[in-house]
Amino acid sequence: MKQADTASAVPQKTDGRAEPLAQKDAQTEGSPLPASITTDALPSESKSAIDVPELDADLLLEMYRKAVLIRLLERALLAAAEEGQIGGAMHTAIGHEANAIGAAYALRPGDYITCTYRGHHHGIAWGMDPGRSIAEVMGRSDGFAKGKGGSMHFVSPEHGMMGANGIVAAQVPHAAGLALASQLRGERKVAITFFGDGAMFQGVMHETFNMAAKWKLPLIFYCENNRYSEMTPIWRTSSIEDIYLFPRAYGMATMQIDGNDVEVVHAAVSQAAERARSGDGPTFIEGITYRLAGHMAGDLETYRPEEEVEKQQAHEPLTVLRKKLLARGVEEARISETEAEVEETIDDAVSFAEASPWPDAAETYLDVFTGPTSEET
Ligand SMILES: Cc1ncc(C[n+]2csc(CCOP(=O)(O)OP(=O)(O)O)c2C)c(N)n1
Ligand SMILES: [Mg+2]
Repeated sequence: MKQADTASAVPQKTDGRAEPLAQKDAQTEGSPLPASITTDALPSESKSAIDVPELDADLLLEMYRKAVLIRLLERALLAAAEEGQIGGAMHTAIGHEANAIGAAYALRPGDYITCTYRGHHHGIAWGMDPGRSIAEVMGRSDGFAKGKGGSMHFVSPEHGMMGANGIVAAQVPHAAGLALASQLRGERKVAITFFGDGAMFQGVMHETFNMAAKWKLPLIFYCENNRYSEMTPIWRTSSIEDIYLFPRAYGMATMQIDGNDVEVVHAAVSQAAERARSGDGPTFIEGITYRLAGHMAGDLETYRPEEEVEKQQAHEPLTVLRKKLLARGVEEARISETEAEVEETIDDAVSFAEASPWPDAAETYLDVFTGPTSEET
């Protein structure tokens, strides 16, 4: 998690960018185990062999539409941030799309999700409207939380989206609470919580693993392992590179999958949801992925080599899914048509958000606190 001394650990080129593959030499340093899922490994190098049923081509095209929607929405948000239209930090999930889409389609209406500050992709995958989502990030009154949540506190209970969170790992025990409520009420609803590789080393993660496994909560832990915590590569933060090995100590079923392939994610989350709904408890899924944009808007990305990012482009979610569609007989023209429709949707969404009024100053404290007001106590 620390980033202060990262620059000195990765040899720098004169232009300030990290030396290509410099981390290769350093990654074994201090690690008792052979390095495996390092920063330049492709998500397809993940370990768990699971059954992956082929999804229907029309469903795959619908998923592709969502993936393009997320990608273009994130690009529009980055452009808006550059123009100074977004207050505070803004993190995008460019490159993480398949983790969100595969999972959302494997779960049911009424299930719950919590996620990190990097959660726009989840909101869109769970059906949140793009115009209202952009309005939320821009702090406008038509946003899902009337502009008061912003990017880092994306929320829409009506969609099951119970909250993104700016505090690393804080959303994870919240999901355990939702799963416990479902269990106590006998509702058979599942909760899924998304977090990063960096969150693994927060104490609350391990408290939640133990409690969820002991109480067999209907909960899915999903780690979007992009191999970086802010600007710090995984080999500097973790004693082992295979994150999915940690929760095995709590007696939990775990798997490490290609998080950039929607069909693989869909299969893994379907299995986990089945286990949760049958009362057999939580599952930990490590989805190997890669963040193709900076940690947040404005990140200069001097800590990773350009070659590493280029290598990952070959197995990024949209490319993987597009290839799949062509291989399953979906015509190029239909795919391009879908892309053009989504472009139009995003243009309309941006115009909607820009036209949305600012919240009224008189409403500053409305919907922010619950419980008795100071006058009532
Ligand atoms: C408790 C806490 N510590 C530190 C931070 C600062 N911080 C914000 S994002 C981040 C990196 C988290 O990395 P990871 O969990 O891998 O998620 P990613 O950003 O890669 O998706 C850190 C350390 C924070 N927000 N909360
Ligand atoms: Mg990370």
